[in-house]
Amino acid sequence: MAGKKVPSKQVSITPGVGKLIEKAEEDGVKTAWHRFLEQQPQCGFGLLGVCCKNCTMGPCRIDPFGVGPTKGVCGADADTIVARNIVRMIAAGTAGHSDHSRDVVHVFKGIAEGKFKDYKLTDVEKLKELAKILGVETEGKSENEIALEVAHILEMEFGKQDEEPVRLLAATAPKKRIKVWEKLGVLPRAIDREICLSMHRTHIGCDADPASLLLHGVRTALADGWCGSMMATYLSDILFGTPKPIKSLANLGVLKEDMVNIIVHGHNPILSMKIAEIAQSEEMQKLAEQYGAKGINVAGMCCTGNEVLSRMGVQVAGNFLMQELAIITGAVEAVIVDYQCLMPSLVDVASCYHTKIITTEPKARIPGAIHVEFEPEKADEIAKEIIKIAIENYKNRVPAKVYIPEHKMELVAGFSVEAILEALGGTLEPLIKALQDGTIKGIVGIVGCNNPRVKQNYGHVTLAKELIKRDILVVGTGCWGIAAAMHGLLTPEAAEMAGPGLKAVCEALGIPPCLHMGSCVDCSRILLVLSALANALNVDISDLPVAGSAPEWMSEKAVAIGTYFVASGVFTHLGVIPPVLGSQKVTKLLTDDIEDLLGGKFYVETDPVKAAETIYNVIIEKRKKLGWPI
Ligand code: XCC
Ligand code: SF4
Repeated sequence: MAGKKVPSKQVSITPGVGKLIEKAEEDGVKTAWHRFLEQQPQCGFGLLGVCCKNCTMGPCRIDPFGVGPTKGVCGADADTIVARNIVRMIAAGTAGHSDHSRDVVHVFKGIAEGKFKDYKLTDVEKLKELAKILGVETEGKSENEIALEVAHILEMEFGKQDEEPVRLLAATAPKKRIKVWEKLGVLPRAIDREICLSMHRTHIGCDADPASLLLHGVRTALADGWCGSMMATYLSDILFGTPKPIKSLANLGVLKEDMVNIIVHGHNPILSMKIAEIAQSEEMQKLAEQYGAKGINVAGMCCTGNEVLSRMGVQVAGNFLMQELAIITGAVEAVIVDYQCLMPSLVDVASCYHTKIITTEPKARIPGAIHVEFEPEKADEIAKEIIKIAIENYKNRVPAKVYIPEHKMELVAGFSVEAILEALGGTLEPLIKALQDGTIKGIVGIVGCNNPRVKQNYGHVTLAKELIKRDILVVGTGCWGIAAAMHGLLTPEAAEMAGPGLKAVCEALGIPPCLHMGSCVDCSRILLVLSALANALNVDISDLPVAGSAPEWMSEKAVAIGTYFVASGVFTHLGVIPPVLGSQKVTKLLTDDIEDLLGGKFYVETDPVKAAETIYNVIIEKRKKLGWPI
């Protein structure tokens, strides 16, 4: 193969990954790691955040050393440019989560109207709970009537024009926190409005004040976490069931040599749940047998993988950087995608094997893929059509090209807030007691992606191990959840790696020391836990011995998540340096000054061992302030 070789043993800690990178090179295929090498050296202006192309007088670049230009053509300086770029990242991330949410609202409403017969409202209790939160009267109303009223309110969360805060946030965030946001003028009014305003403010000739820009970034991110993402979580639970602890397996070894392997990849459960469900049907299994396979094996990738894992126990093939590797096994008949975190390269990689890439969403098409548009009114029919493409493709598999690493790891996922409460015996009391007496020192939420800048999953796994060792309970979502799974941290036995306090709690409850709470939108579950803890203790979230971390983040969605964590009062670690260093002012605002305003701040450290130590110390400080033993 032309091009550089990847040091396969050094770029990941996950078993099987190195072997498949080597196979890729033998097969003449490039992966993200190869393209990352080809991109070196990457643009220094971009890395520092001082490149602006918001108008065609530019692109303008600020010289970070102060020798060259200090202002763009319009006069914008590094502070303005860096702040504007970050706000645009937050807006894009919020748009991603919240537009996913809009799609779920659409299906939810369609079910209530009787239009989408292939779906149903599974968790009616949760529907009633949501109705109550939103102030919808449920007495004497049918499920569908309640759902319809709820849907109307949720639709308005995107586009209402009044100045009132979004209702989900107002109903679920701690009162003390809401006061903080009110004082700062950052209570989000409507999701689409704050995203729109982010774009407007960052247009040439608008907001040039970095502090004012970043505060609007905060407002936008809050609309994501406490509203857009939270809506996706609530409604997905109502549609498909609230996750309960469930056993499964993770890593590429879940692919089966003698079965039709289908990967579901992306984020929205509306499609992936259908694929997983219909693939189990007798009709589809029989058809697979007719084509010489022992059956159909659906495996998940990234967050839609987390959605089907949490609710059906569907096995997970890997996290973000493993999407190409799954195809390189030569054993995947189809990768079915919805949106977000899909590498366009999937099509290039697939062209070297027999794998079909099937896109399903008008908003995420990939040239060279087969496009089968998904429509909720014909969900079952379309799911069948897609699965058939995979089955018929089984005969094209080339046995000589197949290599499935044997590695797979047991896991327990499905720790929704409800499931955590149930494990605790119905109330938060035992957890609060354990925190107060110091059996558990604190809680850290770890989230986010993979990034070839970081040895794959090293950041995720090392940080989690270092924290549980210090009696800190780890919860998390997204690609972290899959990393933790593949490295055995989601088993009750992993309690062995925890400090004595956390270990005893895990053993008493039969839970892992790291709790998988779902997909990236399910970071809203973490917010709800924080809110419940703050309310129970009559403190603000910023007083709690908790922290957040995104050790290997890469996406704009992760910037939105990090920002709403900070805005919610959480000390938030980033393991990948964000593009802000070109402005000392913005860097200081985000990693220092913002704490006085919001009680949380960003902390950047690329070494997860050092990060764990700092996070631990922050938690100890919070405990001291609460007067809790350390
Ligand atoms: Fe994507 Fe959600 Fe990141 Fe994974 S963790 S790479 S955003 S799939 Ni959210
Ligand atoms: Fe240059 Fe200003 Fe235009 Fe940005 S907005 S490209 S800094 S002129």
